Amino acid sequence: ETQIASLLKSSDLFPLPQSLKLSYGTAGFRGDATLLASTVHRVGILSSLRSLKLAPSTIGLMITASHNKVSDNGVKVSDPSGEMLSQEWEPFADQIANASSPQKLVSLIREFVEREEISIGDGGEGGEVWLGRDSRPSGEALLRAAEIGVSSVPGCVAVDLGVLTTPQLHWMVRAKNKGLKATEKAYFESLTTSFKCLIDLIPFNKSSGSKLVLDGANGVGGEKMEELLRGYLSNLAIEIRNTGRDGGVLNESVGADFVQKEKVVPLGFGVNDVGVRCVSFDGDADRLVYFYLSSGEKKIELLDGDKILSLFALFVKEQLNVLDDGCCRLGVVQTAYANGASTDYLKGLGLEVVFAKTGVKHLHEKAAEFDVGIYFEANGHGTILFSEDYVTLLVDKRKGLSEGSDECNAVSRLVAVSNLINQAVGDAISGLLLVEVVLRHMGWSVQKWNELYKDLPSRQVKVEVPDRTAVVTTSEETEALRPLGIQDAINGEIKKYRRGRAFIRPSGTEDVVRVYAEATTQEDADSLGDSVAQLVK
Ligand code: 16G
Ligand code: ZN
Repeated sequence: ETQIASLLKSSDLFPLPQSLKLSYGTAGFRGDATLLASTVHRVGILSSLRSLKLAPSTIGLMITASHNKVSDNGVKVSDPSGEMLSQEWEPFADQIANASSPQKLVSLIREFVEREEISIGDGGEGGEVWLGRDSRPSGEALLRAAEIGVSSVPGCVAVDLGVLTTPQLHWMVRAKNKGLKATEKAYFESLTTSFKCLIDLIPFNKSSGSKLVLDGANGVGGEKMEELLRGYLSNLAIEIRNTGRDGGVLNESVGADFVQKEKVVPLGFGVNDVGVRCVSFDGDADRLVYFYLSSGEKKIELLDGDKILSLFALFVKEQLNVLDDGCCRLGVVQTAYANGASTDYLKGLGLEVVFAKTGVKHLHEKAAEFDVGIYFEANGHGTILFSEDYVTLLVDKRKGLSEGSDECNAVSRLVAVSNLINQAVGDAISGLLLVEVVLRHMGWSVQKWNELYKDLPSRQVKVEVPDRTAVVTTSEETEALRPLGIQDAINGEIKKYRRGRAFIRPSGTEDVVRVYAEATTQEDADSLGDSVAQLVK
């Protein structure tokens, strides 16, 4: 009962604001930062319980609202492997976040603890939660709320890691639970070592030496990239803009989300950058997209998640071909939003392409079924997963190969990629480094990369509806099962266009139904999108 007392006492400090209704959704809880203290506090409690349940293991808690506006914030949990919180715990997260009083909260916790057989404060293993936050000004106070929540569970301690990118926190939690060095320095060193290894393995000195310009979204990503360049990779030519120090506002007309949605240059870029290779991170640096200006106008050529995926797939496939390794199952995972031209391209490479529901956790899960699984959302979220067995196999294989042979180099490249690219979640910093390596390896400019395939014109519309849950889709979101008959009507529209494709899905983050349409011309994509939107209204 003393346990309950400490929970009650700390919960009294963080009353639930009226009218707040939250759902853990695809990316944790998000909302206006001024309303979130109770939510973050409760997620602190949940993280402690998760740590006790999986003891001995460390759980991560990240305070961020990613690409959303600076006045918003949010919170999400990392499991010991660095993956997102297990979906089995999401209903509990929803319940406690919305519990109307401290008493109600404590009784929900008590019930849950009993059902899950979590032992609290009985002298057994303690719990540990690592906390990180992005650069939002509201982050510091929310982190304090999380700390109080964590330590109100007897036997649990909070460790404040300060300002980090989301993927850094996930990486560190994963490393910690594997018994590896889990500091930020270890993260930077790991990236640096594997990056340099890949550069050394480039067959000829095919330098793409031209500079890269990074749009840091006025967030934590630019800052961390500066640290990496300053302390570890000083001869990499990257110019960083929108660091947040020059008065720019987080995510405001900058960053990966803006660039990908609007298809125009972010603030701070213009005519002087025509032809230059550019890249944008989002607010917590778990997404990236590349772009370049082809004329003096604001409109850009976008190289989105699909194109990054294609570049990575090509490189990995090239190494596997050298190994003639038919037993490696290489697969790529996309969502229904992937441009049809990218899917055709990937299938043309002979790759197995599977589709997952929108949201990183769904893609991640499917990618993990392969020996090497590459996943990306068009919006720039993604990574490459290597199964542990496959990495072990590669390392063993290398022992029997003669140093410097093509096979040996291919194996070394694959192992280095598995160390460079974040195995926990998509990571803009490691994604950037891998793109840079592969471009140099191929001897390609950004323009040449862009020519892998040409995106089909597409159009996205959002439709406000009284109840978005009225739309129910198949698991891959490519077809609507409800409202009854709507898919037939959509198919009827699609048929009118050459290479027409369209789907609808309820948003996981907003109260809207989203429509996606593509066709061979922009006019057709627009018209298909509009007519499907009419069907939804
Ligand atoms: C979340 C997801 C993102 C997805 C987006 C879709 C994570 C970390 N983030 O931001 O991957 O693309 O939701 O939003 O999973 P929507 O459901 O509103 O279209
Ligand atoms: Zn993000």
